[in-house]
Amino acid sequence: MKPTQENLFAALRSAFPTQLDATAIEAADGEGAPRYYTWRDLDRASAKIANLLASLDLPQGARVAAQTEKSVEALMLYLGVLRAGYVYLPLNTAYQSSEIEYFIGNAEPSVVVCTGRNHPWVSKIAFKAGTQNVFTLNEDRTGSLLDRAAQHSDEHTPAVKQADDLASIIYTSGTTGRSKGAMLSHGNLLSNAQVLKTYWGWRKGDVLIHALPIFHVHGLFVALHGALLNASKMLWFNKFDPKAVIARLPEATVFMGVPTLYVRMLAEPALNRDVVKSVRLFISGSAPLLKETFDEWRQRTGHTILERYGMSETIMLTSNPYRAEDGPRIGGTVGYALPGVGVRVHSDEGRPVPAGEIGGIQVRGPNVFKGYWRMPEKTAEEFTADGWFKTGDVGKMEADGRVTIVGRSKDLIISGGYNVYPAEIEGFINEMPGVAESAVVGVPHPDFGEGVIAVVVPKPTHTLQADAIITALKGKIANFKVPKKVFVLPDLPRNAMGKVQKNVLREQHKGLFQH
Ligand code: MLC
Ligand code: AMP
Repeated sequence: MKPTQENLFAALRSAFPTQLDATAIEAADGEGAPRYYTWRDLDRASAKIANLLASLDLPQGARVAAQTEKSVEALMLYLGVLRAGYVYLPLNTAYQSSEIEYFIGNAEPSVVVCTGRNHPWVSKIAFKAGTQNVFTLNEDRTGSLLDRAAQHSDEHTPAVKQADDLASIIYTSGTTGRSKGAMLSHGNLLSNAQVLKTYWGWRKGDVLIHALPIFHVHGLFVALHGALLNASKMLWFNKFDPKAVIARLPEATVFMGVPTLYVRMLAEPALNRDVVKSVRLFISGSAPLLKETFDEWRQRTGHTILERYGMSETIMLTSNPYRAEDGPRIGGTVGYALPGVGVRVHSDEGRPVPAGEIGGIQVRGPNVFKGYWRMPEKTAEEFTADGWFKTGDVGKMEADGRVTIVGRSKDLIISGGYNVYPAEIEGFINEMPGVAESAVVGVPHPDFGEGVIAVVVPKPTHTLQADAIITALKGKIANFKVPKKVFVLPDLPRNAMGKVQKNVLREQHKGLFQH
């Protein structure tokens, strides 16, 4: 029997409009006149990249890692990888060499695509790890990837993939140790995109403002797949600039952002009811949306933000209702389990907690990932005996199924929608000369939601400079992980068992960034 075609690209491609010459994407930021990409451009460019990859004779399941600045061409690379049937591994552009060395060493990609600027050090890491092919892709559409792809045909039949075949690996940090690669299949991604298409009422004529990075679930899957599966035009911003985005809101119908994007737009006097007249849906997620932001947005624009909840391992799992008849959108809650997704709240002992009481949020469904890349023990630890994935988020579910997240059992800080794992930062600080120990916590931050801070204890007879610690970290790890403030103190607060009391530190410093 001929295998069925369940390649995500094939599904996205079949949703393209019949008018392939219509504009699919308008690249709206940057210098000079806007650039327009038609659906045919997306089709042809992704075919060329898929043909280039196919010509490299890569093994089945080969990983293609990309650390490139956001651009429409980087999106074409993603589509080309799916189309060719390989596994896409996006990497945050802020990552520095020690971080990239880990990801490439762990994922062993056959192809790495990086910027020309980073090529000297990224290629060294990649070749050392056994990668055979390193291409460059720059923001200005130059680089060896497109040069090489240009030599290939612009026609390509998508590789046949089954629902369980891997489509992407998204690295998400572990609470202890290093990052884990969440393996997402074609079926995970497509089923979630289809559910969201219906649930959020995607319709003909929708225009999405795409202003999020494309190396995480929110910008890469939720926003992109939503627009592509609905044949919707995108107004594309490589970088988020609140003024520029507000200027284009009158042409948009859907906007997706992390809470920081809403906070920054609210700071702009140009945001008013007039500019949002054509928008039908503002969506927020990836981090808690403060009730003040939710209320202020409603007051300034007349729109009620729809907050949803997701994670790399599960893509989207709950959402506030889109349609009024399904209930109100309530600020501070993340709504209901999406159709086909199971969500439950259990105690640490593994028992269901009564409605309205707090416990660990667990999930199962076609959206739940296939496990952590080459980490079967870690994968097993994160699932219950009856097959539910433990999110590490703490929350409650009302009798009608509405979910509220109240905290996290995982030691994780979410800053401006990026995850920061204290253990990783503490590890880097503790290696510095003269440091006895350290504790990293997140405290309320008006722009980023949570701001990373560190308390560092010097070894006896050593003196440490807070600024020097920040400078040293900036040379080693992604900037967003670097503490915004470091305190050098003689000791850390501990409980009777000797455990560091991070809650005490959070309480002591909770006003640090507040005006
Ligand atoms: C930048 N900086 C940050 C930061 N972003 N610091 C902490 N947290 C962040 N998120 C640093 C910069 O390096 C700089 O450091 C300083 O802060 C000021 O930078 P900026 O110019 O203000 O930052 P900007 O480039 O404008 O970026 C801010 C941002 C960006 C909010 C636009 O962080 C962003 O795009 N966030 C979205 C992340 C996202 O897409 N998450 C989805 C995850 S998916 P210095 O030292 O140079 O001054 C997921 C699942 C789900 O979670 O449910 O969706
Ligand atoms: P990531 O590992 O980057 O995919 O981050 C996923 C985590 O982001 C989740 O486990 C939650 O802790 C958090 N998150 C996502 N959406 C929301 C939301 N709407 N409210 C609160 N936390 C959220």
